[in-house]
Amino acid sequence: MMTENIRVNSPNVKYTETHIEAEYCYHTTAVCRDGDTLKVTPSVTELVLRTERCVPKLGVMLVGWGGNNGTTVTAAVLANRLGLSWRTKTGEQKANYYGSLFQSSTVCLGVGPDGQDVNVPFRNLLPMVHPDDIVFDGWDISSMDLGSAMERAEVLDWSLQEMLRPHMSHLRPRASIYYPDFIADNQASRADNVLTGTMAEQLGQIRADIVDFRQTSGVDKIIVLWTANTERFCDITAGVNDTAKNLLAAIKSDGEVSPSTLFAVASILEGCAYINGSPQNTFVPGVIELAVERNVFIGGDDFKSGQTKIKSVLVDFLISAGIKPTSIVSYNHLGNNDGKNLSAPQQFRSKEISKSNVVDDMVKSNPILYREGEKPDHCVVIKYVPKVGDSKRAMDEYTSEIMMGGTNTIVMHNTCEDSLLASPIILDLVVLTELCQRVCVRPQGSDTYQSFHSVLAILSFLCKAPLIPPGAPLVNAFFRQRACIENIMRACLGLHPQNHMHLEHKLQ
Ligand code: NAI
Ligand code: DG6
Repeated sequence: MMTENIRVNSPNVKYTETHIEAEYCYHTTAVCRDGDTLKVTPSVTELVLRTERCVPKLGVMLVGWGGNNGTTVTAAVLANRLGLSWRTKTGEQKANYYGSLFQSSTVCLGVGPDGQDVNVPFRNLLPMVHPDDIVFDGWDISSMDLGSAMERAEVLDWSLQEMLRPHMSHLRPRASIYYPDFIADNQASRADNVLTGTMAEQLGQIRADIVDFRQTSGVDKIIVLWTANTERFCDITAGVNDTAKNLLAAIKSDGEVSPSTLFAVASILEGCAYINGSPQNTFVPGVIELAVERNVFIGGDDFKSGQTKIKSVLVDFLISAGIKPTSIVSYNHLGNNDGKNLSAPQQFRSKEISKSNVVDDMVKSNPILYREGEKPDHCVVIKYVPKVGDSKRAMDEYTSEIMMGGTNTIVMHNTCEDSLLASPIILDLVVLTELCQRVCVRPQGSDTYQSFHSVLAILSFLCKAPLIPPGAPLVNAFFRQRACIENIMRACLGLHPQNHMHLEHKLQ
Protein backbone atom coordinates (compact mmCIF):
# COMPACT_ATOMS: atom_id res chain seq x y z
CA MET A 1 0.00 0.00 0.00
CA MET A 2 2.67 2.46 1.01
CA THR A 3 4.30 3.01 -2.38
CA GLU A 4 1.23 3.05 -4.65
CA ASN A 5 0.88 5.86 -7.12
CA ILE A 6 -2.38 7.72 -7.32
CA ARG A 7 -4.02 8.36 -10.67
CA VAL A 8 -7.34 10.20 -10.79
CA ASN A 9 -9.76 8.83 -13.33
CA SER A 10 -11.82 11.86 -14.30
CA PRO A 11 -12.38 13.97 -17.42
CA ASN A 12 -11.61 16.99 -15.23
CA VAL A 13 -8.08 15.88 -14.47
CA LYS A 14 -5.31 15.93 -17.01
CA TYR A 15 -1.83 14.49 -16.54
CA THR A 16 0.79 15.97 -18.84
CA GLU A 17 4.50 15.21 -18.85
CA THR A 18 5.09 18.21 -16.62
CA HIS A 19 1.84 18.98 -14.78
CA ILE A 20 -1.32 17.71 -13.14
CA GLU A 21 -4.15 20.00 -14.21
CA ALA A 22 -7.46 19.76 -12.40
CA GLU A 23 -10.70 21.54 -13.20
CA TYR A 24 -12.34 22.14 -9.88
CA CYS A 25 -15.61 23.60 -8.62
CA TYR A 26 -14.84 25.65 -5.52
CA HIS A 27 -17.96 25.97 -3.38
CA THR A 28 -18.30 28.87 -0.94
CA THR A 29 -21.17 30.25 1.10
CA ALA A 30 -21.78 33.97 1.56
CA VAL A 31 -23.77 35.10 4.59
CA CYS A 32 -25.20 38.57 5.19
CA ARG A 33 -27.63 40.02 7.67
CA ASP A 34 -30.94 41.34 6.45
CA GLY A 35 -32.84 42.74 9.46
CA ASP A 36 -33.13 39.81 11.84
CA THR A 37 -32.52 37.25 9.09
CA LEU A 38 -29.21 35.82 7.95
CA LYS A 39 -29.26 35.44 4.18
CA VAL A 40 -27.14 32.54 3.04
CA THR A 41 -26.02 32.29 -0.58
CA PRO A 42 -24.06 29.31 -1.87
CA SER A 43 -21.87 29.94 -4.89
CA VAL A 44 -19.45 28.08 -7.10
CA THR A 45 -16.27 29.31 -8.76
CA GLU A 46 -14.75 27.19 -11.48
CA LEU A 47 -10.99 26.94 -11.13
CA VAL A 48 -8.07 25.18 -12.74
CA LEU A 49 -5.38 24.02 -10.32
CA ARG A 50 -2.04 23.20 -11.85
CA THR A 51 0.72 21.32 -10.04
CA GLU A 52 4.21 20.89 -11.44
CA ARG A 53 5.14 17.21 -11.28
CA CYS A 54 8.91 17.53 -11.23
CA VAL A 55 10.18 17.44 -7.64
CA PRO A 56 13.36 19.48 -7.22
CA LYS A 57 16.44 18.63 -5.20
CA LEU A 58 15.77 20.66 -2.06
CA GLY A 59 18.35 22.40 0.08
CA VAL A 60 17.37 23.61 3.54
CA MET A 61 19.47 26.17 5.37
CA LEU A 62 18.80 26.22 9.10
CA VAL A 63 19.55 29.27 11.20
CA GLY A 64 20.58 27.69 14.53
CA TRP A 65 21.85 24.55 12.80
CA GLY A 66 23.99 23.58 15.82
CA GLY A 67 21.08 23.66 18.27
CA ASN A 68 18.93 20.81 19.53
CA ASN A 69 16.41 21.00 16.70
CA GLY A 70 19.03 21.68 14.03
CA THR A 71 21.21 18.71 14.97
CA THR A 72 18.26 16.40 15.64
CA VAL A 73 16.54 17.00 12.31
CA THR A 74 19.82 16.61 10.42
CA ALA A 75 20.62 13.40 12.30
CA ALA A 76 17.11 12.01 11.79
CA VAL A 77 17.25 12.57 8.04
CA LEU A 78 20.69 10.96 7.82
CA ALA A 79 19.56 7.99 9.92
CA ASN A 80 16.51 7.49 7.68
CA ARG A 81 18.51 7.91 4.49
CA LEU A 82 21.07 5.36 5.68
CA GLY A 83 18.32 3.02 6.92
CA LEU A 84 19.93 2.84 10.36
CA SER A 85 18.71 0.76 13.26
CA TRP A 86 20.27 0.61 16.73
CA ARG A 87 19.94 -1.12 20.07
CA THR A 88 18.16 0.61 22.94
CA LYS A 89 17.56 -0.82 26.40
CA THR A 90 14.14 -2.00 25.21
CA GLY A 91 15.21 -3.57 21.90
CA GLU A 92 15.99 -2.63 18.34
CA GLN A 93 14.85 0.78 17.05
CA LYS A 94 14.67 1.70 13.35
CA ALA A 95 14.90 5.23 11.99
CA ASN A 96 11.47 6.66 11.20
CA TYR A 97 9.59 9.90 10.66
CA TYR A 98 6.92 9.56 13.35
CA GLY A 99 5.32 12.93 14.06
CA SER A 100 5.46 14.04 10.44
CA LEU A 101 2.06 14.79 8.90
CA PHE A 102 3.19 13.84 5.41
CA GLN A 103 5.48 10.91 6.16
CA SER A 104 3.58 9.21 8.97
CA SER A 105 -0.10 10.04 8.67
CA THR A 106 -2.65 8.88 6.14
CA VAL A 107 -5.63 10.38 4.35
CA CYS A 108 -8.75 8.69 3.14
CA LEU A 109 -8.75 8.76 -0.64
CA GLY A 110 -12.19 7.25 -1.18
CA VAL A 111 -14.08 4.00 -0.87
CA GLY A 112 -12.89 0.61 -2.11
CA PRO A 113 -14.98 -2.11 -3.83
CA ASP A 114 -15.80 -3.57 -0.40
CA GLY A 115 -17.37 -0.28 0.73
CA GLN A 116 -14.49 0.41 3.13
CA ASP A 117 -12.30 3.52 3.25
CA VAL A 118 -9.02 3.40 1.32
CA ASN A 119 -6.29 5.24 3.23
CA VAL A 120 -3.02 6.29 1.68
CA PRO A 121 0.06 8.01 3.07
CA PHE A 122 -0.46 11.79 3.01
CA ARG A 123 2.82 12.15 1.09
CA ASN A 124 1.43 10.13 -1.84
CA LEU A 125 -1.34 12.61 -2.67
CA LEU A 126 0.88 14.87 -4.77
CA PRO A 127 4.50 14.76 -5.93
CA MET A 128 6.49 15.99 -2.92
CA VAL A 129 10.09 16.16 -1.79
CA HIS A 130 11.03 13.18 0.38
CA PRO A 131 12.91 14.23 3.54
CA ASP A 132 15.61 11.60 2.85
CA ASP A 133 16.63 13.69 -0.17
CA ILE A 134 16.96 17.04 1.61
CA VAL A 135 20.45 18.53 1.78
CA PHE A 136 21.09 20.58 4.92
CA ASP A 137 23.35 23.54 5.53
CA GLY A 138 23.09 26.48 7.88
CA TRP A 139 24.44 28.98 10.35
CA ASP A 140 25.06 29.07 14.07
CA ILE A 141 26.69 31.52 16.45
CA SER A 142 28.33 28.44 17.97
CA SER A 143 31.14 26.98 15.85
CA MET A 144 30.75 23.43 17.15
CA ASP A 145 30.61 20.78 14.42
CA LEU A 146 27.31 18.94 14.05
CA GLY A 147 28.66 15.67 15.47
CA SER A 148 29.72 17.33 18.73
CA ALA A 149 26.64 19.54 18.75
CA MET A 150 24.44 16.42 18.50
CA GLU A 151 26.25 15.12 21.60
CA ARG A 152 25.76 18.46 23.36
CA ALA A 153 22.02 18.27 22.61
CA GLU A 154 21.62 14.95 24.51
CA VAL A 155 18.57 13.97 22.48
CA LEU A 156 19.43 10.81 20.55
CA ASP A 157 20.46 7.39 21.88
CA TRP A 158 24.20 7.09 22.29
CA SER A 159 24.60 4.09 19.98
CA LEU A 160 22.82 6.00 17.21
CA GLN A 161 25.08 9.00 17.81
CA GLU A 162 28.11 6.75 17.39
CA MET A 163 26.82 5.58 14.01
CA LEU A 164 26.03 9.11 12.87
CA ARG A 165 29.11 10.94 14.13
CA PRO A 166 31.29 10.14 11.07
CA HIS A 167 28.53 11.60 8.88
CA MET A 168 28.02 14.70 11.03
CA SER A 169 31.45 15.78 12.28
CA HIS A 170 32.50 17.35 9.00
CA LEU A 171 29.38 19.53 8.94
CA ARG A 172 30.15 22.97 10.35
CA PRO A 173 27.72 25.86 10.72
CA ARG A 174 28.53 29.05 8.86
CA ALA A 175 29.25 32.16 10.96
CA SER A 176 26.08 34.01 11.90
CA ILE A 177 24.68 37.36 12.90
CA TYR A 178 24.79 37.93 16.65
CA TYR A 179 23.29 40.99 18.32
CA PRO A 180 23.42 40.18 22.04
CA ASP A 181 20.53 42.51 22.77
CA PHE A 182 18.06 40.17 21.03
CA ILE A 183 18.66 36.87 22.83
CA ALA A 184 19.32 36.13 26.50
CA ASP A 185 22.64 37.16 28.09
CA ASN A 186 23.12 33.52 29.08
CA GLN A 187 23.79 32.65 25.41
CA ALA A 188 26.94 34.78 25.17
CA SER A 189 29.33 31.90 25.93
CA ARG A 190 28.13 30.03 22.79
CA ALA A 191 28.82 32.95 20.48
CA ASP A 192 32.24 32.09 19.01
CA ASN A 193 31.20 32.02 15.34
CA VAL A 194 29.90 35.47 14.55
CA LEU A 195 30.06 37.87 11.64
CA THR A 196 31.61 41.29 12.02
CA GLY A 197 31.16 44.41 9.92
CA THR A 198 28.20 46.66 9.29
CA MET A 199 24.67 45.36 9.13
CA ALA A 200 24.66 45.74 5.34
CA GLU A 201 27.90 43.75 5.10
CA GLN A 202 26.47 41.00 7.29
CA LEU A 203 23.34 40.89 5.15
CA GLY A 204 25.60 40.63 2.09
CA GLN A 205 27.50 37.72 3.69
CA ILE A 206 24.29 35.78 4.40
CA ARG A 207 23.20 36.31 0.79
CA ALA A 208 26.63 35.14 -0.37
CA ASP A 209 26.28 32.02 1.82
CA ILE A 210 22.97 31.18 0.15
CA VAL A 211 24.53 31.60 -3.30
CA ASP A 212 27.53 29.51 -2.24
CA PHE A 213 25.32 26.69 -0.96
CA ARG A 214 23.30 26.72 -4.18
CA GLN A 215 26.45 26.52 -6.29
CA THR A 216 28.40 23.97 -4.27
CA SER A 217 25.65 21.54 -3.27
CA GLY A 218 23.88 21.18 -6.59
CA VAL A 219 20.43 21.75 -5.08
CA ASP A 220 17.72 23.24 -7.31
CA LYS A 221 15.91 25.19 -4.64
CA ILE A 222 16.66 26.52 -1.17
CA ILE A 223 14.39 27.21 1.79
CA VAL A 224 15.73 29.04 4.85
CA LEU A 225 14.25 28.20 8.27
CA TRP A 226 14.91 29.89 11.61
CA THR A 227 15.33 27.39 14.43
CA ALA A 228 17.73 29.58 16.39
CA ASN A 229 17.05 31.02 19.82
CA THR A 230 13.91 32.96 20.53
CA GLU A 231 14.56 36.68 20.25
CA ARG A 232 12.85 39.50 22.08
CA PHE A 233 10.09 41.27 20.19
CA CYS A 234 11.13 44.20 18.00
CA ASP A 235 9.42 47.57 18.20
CA ILE A 236 7.47 48.39 15.07
CA THR A 237 8.69 51.87 14.27
CA ALA A 238 7.54 54.18 11.51
CA GLY A 239 10.46 55.01 9.23
CA VAL A 240 12.44 51.94 10.35
CA ASN A 241 10.62 48.70 9.65
CA ASP A 242 7.12 49.74 8.59
CA THR A 243 7.78 49.47 4.84
CA ALA A 244 10.16 47.48 2.65
CA LYS A 245 11.95 50.66 1.57
CA ASN A 246 12.40 51.91 5.13
CA LEU A 247 13.61 48.52 6.30
CA LEU A 248 16.27 48.32 3.58
CA ALA A 249 17.33 51.87 4.46
CA ALA A 250 17.45 50.98 8.18
CA ILE A 251 19.77 48.09 7.35
CA LYS A 252 22.07 50.47 5.47
CA SER A 253 22.20 52.81 8.46
CA ASP A 254 22.55 50.07 11.13
CA GLY A 255 19.11 50.77 12.60
CA GLU A 256 17.21 48.51 15.00
CA VAL A 257 16.86 45.29 12.96
CA SER A 258 16.92 41.84 14.57
CA PRO A 259 19.15 39.04 13.28
CA SER A 260 16.07 37.01 12.30
CA THR A 261 14.71 39.91 10.26
CA LEU A 262 18.07 40.22 8.51
CA PHE A 263 17.96 36.52 7.64
CA ALA A 264 14.41 36.94 6.31
CA VAL A 265 15.49 39.89 4.15
CA ALA A 266 18.55 38.00 2.84
CA SER A 267 16.38 34.99 1.91
CA ILE A 268 13.74 37.08 0.20
CA LEU A 269 16.35 39.00 -1.77
CA GLU A 270 17.79 35.65 -2.89
CA GLY A 271 14.30 34.43 -3.85
CA CYS A 272 14.24 31.77 -1.14
CA ALA A 273 11.20 31.06 1.04
CA TYR A 274 11.78 31.89 4.71
CA ILE A 275 10.09 30.16 7.65
CA ASN A 276 10.19 31.31 11.25
CA GLY A 277 10.10 28.49 13.80
CA SER A 278 10.34 30.78 16.83
CA PRO A 279 7.83 33.22 18.28
CA GLN A 280 9.50 36.61 17.75
CA ASN A 281 8.06 39.18 15.32
CA THR A 282 10.64 38.65 12.58
CA PHE A 283 7.98 39.51 10.05
CA VAL A 284 7.74 43.24 10.68
CA PRO A 285 5.56 45.01 8.09
CA GLY A 286 8.62 45.87 5.95
CA VAL A 287 9.52 42.17 5.59
CA ILE A 288 5.98 41.24 4.59
CA GLU A 289 5.90 44.01 2.00
CA LEU A 290 9.27 42.92 0.62
CA ALA A 291 8.11 39.29 0.36
CA VAL A 292 4.94 40.33 -1.49
CA GLU A 293 6.91 42.63 -3.82
CA ARG A 294 9.37 39.84 -4.65
CA ASN A 295 6.74 37.11 -4.76
CA VAL A 296 8.58 34.98 -2.21
CA PHE A 297 6.89 32.81 0.43
CA ILE A 298 7.23 33.54 4.12
CA GLY A 299 5.65 31.50 6.91
CA GLY A 300 5.54 31.05 10.67
CA ASP A 301 5.53 31.67 13.55
CA ASP A 302 6.77 29.21 16.19
CA PHE A 303 6.57 25.45 15.66
CA LYS A 304 3.37 23.99 17.11
CA SER A 305 4.89 20.90 18.61
CA GLY A 306 3.46 19.76 21.95
CA GLN A 307 1.45 21.50 24.62
CA THR A 308 0.00 23.99 22.14
CA LYS A 309 -0.84 21.27 19.63
CA ILE A 310 -2.85 19.45 22.29
CA LYS A 311 -4.48 22.76 23.25
CA SER A 312 -5.59 23.32 19.68
CA VAL A 313 -7.24 19.89 19.75
CA LEU A 314 -8.68 19.96 23.24
CA VAL A 315 -10.18 23.44 23.20
CA ASP A 316 -11.62 22.75 19.76
CA PHE A 317 -13.20 19.57 21.14
CA LEU A 318 -14.59 21.30 24.25
CA ILE A 319 -16.03 24.35 22.51
CA SER A 320 -17.37 22.43 19.54
CA ALA A 321 -19.02 20.00 21.97
CA GLY A 322 -20.77 22.95 23.64
CA ILE A 323 -18.63 22.85 26.79
CA LYS A 324 -17.24 26.16 28.07
CA PRO A 325 -13.55 26.28 29.05
CA THR A 326 -13.22 29.00 31.71
CA SER A 327 -9.58 28.62 32.67
CA ILE A 328 -6.54 27.11 30.99
CA VAL A 329 -3.32 26.89 32.95
CA SER A 330 -0.28 25.63 31.04
CA TYR A 331 2.89 25.02 32.96
CA ASN A 332 6.05 23.52 31.56
CA HIS A 333 9.65 23.03 32.50
CA LEU A 334 12.59 21.98 30.40
CA GLY A 335 16.36 21.89 30.71
CA ASN A 336 17.73 22.38 27.22
CA ASN A 337 19.38 25.51 25.83
CA ASP A 338 16.00 26.76 24.56
CA GLY A 339 14.74 26.64 28.17
CA LYS A 340 17.86 28.48 29.32
CA ASN A 341 17.30 31.25 26.78
CA LEU A 342 13.60 31.45 27.70
CA SER A 343 14.49 31.94 31.36
CA ALA A 344 15.22 35.58 30.46
CA PRO A 345 12.09 37.78 30.77
CA GLN A 346 12.05 39.35 27.30
CA GLN A 347 12.54 36.06 25.48
CA PHE A 348 9.95 34.36 27.72
CA ARG A 349 7.54 37.17 26.84
CA SER A 350 7.83 36.35 23.10
CA LYS A 351 6.98 32.71 23.83
CA GLU A 352 4.20 33.65 26.25
CA ILE A 353 2.50 35.73 23.57
CA SER A 354 2.69 33.01 20.95
CA LYS A 355 1.44 30.33 23.34
CA SER A 356 -1.41 32.45 24.68
CA ASN A 357 -3.39 33.48 21.61
CA VAL A 358 -4.09 30.00 20.34
CA VAL A 359 -7.65 29.60 21.55
CA ASP A 360 -9.01 32.95 20.38
CA ASP A 361 -10.57 31.73 17.12
CA MET A 362 -12.34 28.85 18.85
CA VAL A 363 -13.69 31.11 21.62
CA LYS A 364 -14.89 33.66 19.07
CA SER A 365 -16.67 30.98 17.06
CA ASN A 366 -19.17 30.26 19.84
CA PRO A 367 -21.25 33.25 21.00
CA ILE A 368 -23.58 30.86 22.85
CA LEU A 369 -20.80 30.15 25.36
CA TYR A 370 -18.88 33.44 25.30
CA ARG A 371 -20.30 36.94 25.17
CA GLU A 372 -18.50 39.58 23.06
CA GLY A 373 -14.93 40.04 24.36
CA GLU A 374 -15.16 37.25 26.96
CA LYS A 375 -12.27 34.75 27.09
CA PRO A 376 -11.16 31.95 29.39
CA ASP A 377 -8.43 32.86 31.89
CA HIS A 378 -5.24 31.66 30.23
CA CYS A 379 -1.92 31.41 32.02
CA VAL A 380 1.38 30.19 30.57
CA VAL A 381 4.39 29.38 32.75
CA ILE A 382 7.81 28.16 31.57
CA LYS A 383 10.60 27.20 33.97
CA TYR A 384 14.19 26.20 33.28
CA VAL A 385 15.26 23.01 35.08
CA PRO A 386 18.64 21.92 33.64
CA LYS A 387 18.44 18.36 34.94
CA VAL A 388 15.56 17.34 32.65
CA GLY A 389 17.45 18.38 29.49
CA ASP A 390 15.45 18.14 26.28
CA SER A 391 12.80 16.02 27.97
CA LYS A 392 10.15 18.66 28.44
CA ARG A 393 7.44 18.29 31.06
CA ALA A 394 4.15 19.99 30.34
CA MET A 395 1.27 20.11 32.79
CA ASP A 396 -2.08 21.53 31.84
CA GLU A 397 -5.29 22.15 33.73
CA TYR A 398 -8.45 22.88 31.74
CA THR A 399 -11.44 23.93 33.81
CA SER A 400 -14.77 24.10 32.02
CA GLU A 401 -18.33 24.95 32.86
CA ILE A 402 -20.76 22.16 32.03
CA MET A 403 -24.53 21.89 32.25
CA MET A 404 -26.41 23.58 35.09
CA GLY A 405 -23.36 25.15 36.73
CA GLY A 406 -21.29 21.97 36.94
CA THR A 407 -17.51 22.02 36.64
CA ASN A 408 -15.29 19.74 34.58
CA THR A 409 -11.56 19.77 35.26
CA ILE A 410 -9.16 17.97 32.95
CA VAL A 411 -5.53 17.68 34.00
CA MET A 412 -2.78 16.25 31.84
CA HIS A 413 0.91 15.59 32.14
CA ASN A 414 3.00 15.24 29.01
CA THR A 415 6.68 14.27 28.94
CA CYS A 416 8.79 13.93 25.81
CA GLU A 417 11.89 15.10 24.00
CA ASP A 418 11.07 18.53 22.63
CA SER A 419 13.40 18.28 19.64
CA LEU A 420 11.92 14.96 18.53
CA LEU A 421 8.56 16.72 18.30
CA ALA A 422 9.96 19.76 16.50
CA SER A 423 12.09 17.90 13.92
CA PRO A 424 9.24 16.29 11.94
CA ILE A 425 7.46 19.65 11.96
CA ILE A 426 10.52 21.28 10.41
CA LEU A 427 10.41 18.66 7.67
CA ASP A 428 6.68 19.13 7.05
CA LEU A 429 7.13 22.92 6.90
CA VAL A 430 9.76 22.78 4.18
CA VAL A 431 8.07 19.98 2.23
CA LEU A 432 4.74 21.82 2.20
CA THR A 433 6.34 25.16 1.36
CA GLU A 434 8.18 23.59 -1.56
CA LEU A 435 5.00 21.93 -2.82
CA CYS A 436 3.14 25.26 -2.68
CA GLN A 437 5.82 26.75 -4.95
CA ARG A 438 4.72 24.27 -7.62
CA VAL A 439 0.97 24.91 -7.38
CA CYS A 440 -0.94 27.66 -9.13
CA VAL A 441 -4.58 28.43 -9.71
CA ARG A 442 -6.57 30.22 -12.40
CA PRO A 443 -10.25 30.96 -12.71
CA GLN A 444 -11.66 29.05 -15.68
CA GLY A 445 -11.80 31.33 -18.72
CA SER A 446 -8.90 33.49 -17.53
CA ASP A 447 -5.37 33.14 -18.94
CA THR A 448 -3.58 34.09 -15.76
CA TYR A 449 -2.39 31.65 -13.13
CA GLN A 450 -1.98 32.91 -9.58
CA SER A 451 0.31 31.45 -6.96
CA PHE A 452 -0.51 31.38 -3.25
CA HIS A 453 -0.16 34.66 -1.33
CA SER A 454 3.40 35.31 -0.16
CA VAL A 455 2.21 34.89 3.42
CA LEU A 456 1.76 31.15 3.30
CA ALA A 457 -1.20 30.61 5.62
CA ILE A 458 -1.50 26.91 4.72
CA LEU A 459 1.42 26.38 7.12
CA SER A 460 -0.88 27.30 10.05
CA PHE A 461 -1.27 23.65 11.09
CA LEU A 462 2.43 23.56 11.94
CA CYS A 463 2.65 26.91 13.74
CA LYS A 464 1.58 28.21 17.15
CA ALA A 465 0.94 31.77 15.97
CA PRO A 466 0.05 31.46 12.27
CA LEU A 467 1.08 34.29 10.01
CA ILE A 468 -1.79 35.07 7.65
CA PRO A 469 -2.39 37.58 4.85
CA PRO A 470 -4.12 40.81 5.92
CA GLY A 471 -7.86 40.28 6.33
CA ALA A 472 -7.70 36.48 6.21
CA PRO A 473 -9.38 34.51 9.02
CA LEU A 474 -6.96 33.15 11.64
CA VAL A 475 -7.46 29.45 12.32
CA ASN A 476 -5.79 27.69 15.23
CA ALA A 477 -8.18 24.74 15.55
CA PHE A 478 -6.17 21.61 14.78
CA PHE A 479 -8.60 19.63 12.62
CA ARG A 480 -9.68 22.61 10.55
CA GLN A 481 -6.04 23.39 9.87
CA ARG A 482 -5.37 19.80 8.87
CA ALA A 483 -8.49 19.64 6.69
CA CYS A 484 -7.32 22.82 4.93
CA ILE A 485 -4.10 21.15 3.79
CA GLU A 486 -5.82 17.89 2.86
CA ASN A 487 -8.64 19.54 0.93
CA ILE A 488 -6.37 21.92 -1.00
CA MET A 489 -4.26 18.93 -2.00
CA ARG A 490 -7.40 17.01 -2.98
CA ALA A 491 -8.49 20.01 -5.07
CA CYS A 492 -5.18 19.78 -6.93
CA LEU A 493 -6.36 16.31 -7.97
CA GLY A 494 -9.86 17.50 -8.85
CA LEU A 495 -11.29 15.74 -5.79
CA HIS A 496 -13.95 17.31 -3.58
CA PRO A 497 -13.26 17.96 0.11
CA GLN A 498 -13.50 14.98 2.40
CA ASN A 499 -17.06 15.18 3.75
CA HIS A 500 -17.27 12.11 6.01
CA MET A 501 -20.99 11.81 5.16
CA HIS A 502 -21.02 8.13 4.13
CA LEU A 503 -24.57 8.82 3.02
CA GLU A 504 -24.66 5.67 0.90
CA HIS A 505 -24.48 3.65 4.13
CA LYS A 506 -27.10 5.68 5.93
CA LEU A 507 -30.06 5.28 3.57
CA GLN A 508 -32.59 2.43 3.51
P1 NAI B 1 18.74 25.51 20.94
O1 NAI B 1 19.04 26.58 21.90
O2 NAI B 1 19.21 24.14 21.22
O3 NAI B 1 19.23 25.88 19.49
C1 NAI B 1 19.26 27.18 19.01
C2 NAI B 1 20.56 27.41 18.30
O4 NAI B 1 20.53 28.70 17.75
C3 NAI B 1 21.76 27.36 19.21
O5 NAI B 1 22.70 26.44 18.72
C4 NAI B 1 22.32 28.77 19.18
O6 NAI B 1 23.71 28.80 19.28
C5 NAI B 1 21.82 29.25 17.85
N1 NAI B 1 21.67 30.70 17.66
C6 NAI B 1 21.21 31.65 18.50
N2 NAI B 1 21.17 32.85 17.88
C7 NAI B 1 21.58 32.64 16.61
C8 NAI B 1 21.73 33.47 15.49
N3 NAI B 1 21.48 34.76 15.55
N4 NAI B 1 22.16 32.91 14.34
C9 NAI B 1 22.45 31.59 14.25
N5 NAI B 1 22.34 30.77 15.31
C10 NAI B 1 21.90 31.28 16.46
O7 NAI B 1 17.13 25.53 20.80
P2 NAI B 1 16.18 24.46 20.13
O8 NAI B 1 15.63 23.58 21.18
O9 NAI B 1 16.85 23.87 18.97
O10 NAI B 1 14.99 25.41 19.67
C11 NAI B 1 15.22 26.31 18.63
C12 NAI B 1 14.09 27.32 18.52
O11 NAI B 1 12.90 26.65 18.18
C13 NAI B 1 13.83 28.09 19.80
O12 NAI B 1 13.57 29.43 19.51
C14 NAI B 1 12.57 27.45 20.31
O13 NAI B 1 11.81 28.31 21.10
C15 NAI B 1 11.87 27.12 19.02
N6 NAI B 1 10.88 26.08 19.20
C16 NAI B 1 11.22 24.84 19.62
C17 NAI B 1 10.25 23.87 19.76
C18 NAI B 1 10.55 22.48 20.20
O14 NAI B 1 9.65 21.72 20.42
N7 NAI B 1 11.78 22.09 20.29
C19 NAI B 1 8.87 24.16 19.46
C20 NAI B 1 8.60 25.52 19.10
C21 NAI B 1 9.59 26.41 18.92
C1 DG6 C 1 9.04 25.84 26.56
O1 DG6 C 1 7.73 26.07 26.36
C2 DG6 C 1 9.93 25.75 25.40
C3 DG6 C 1 9.33 26.01 24.08
O2 DG6 C 1 10.27 26.23 23.07
C4 DG6 C 1 8.40 24.94 23.74
O3 DG6 C 1 8.87 23.69 24.03
C5 DG6 C 1 7.96 24.97 22.37
O4 DG6 C 1 7.57 26.28 22.09
C6 DG6 C 1 6.87 24.00 22.20
O5 DG6 C 1 5.73 24.49 22.69
P1 DG6 C 1 4.42 23.70 22.66
O6 DG6 C 1 3.46 24.59 23.38
O7 DG6 C 1 4.02 23.48 21.25
O8 DG6 C 1 4.71 22.44 23.42
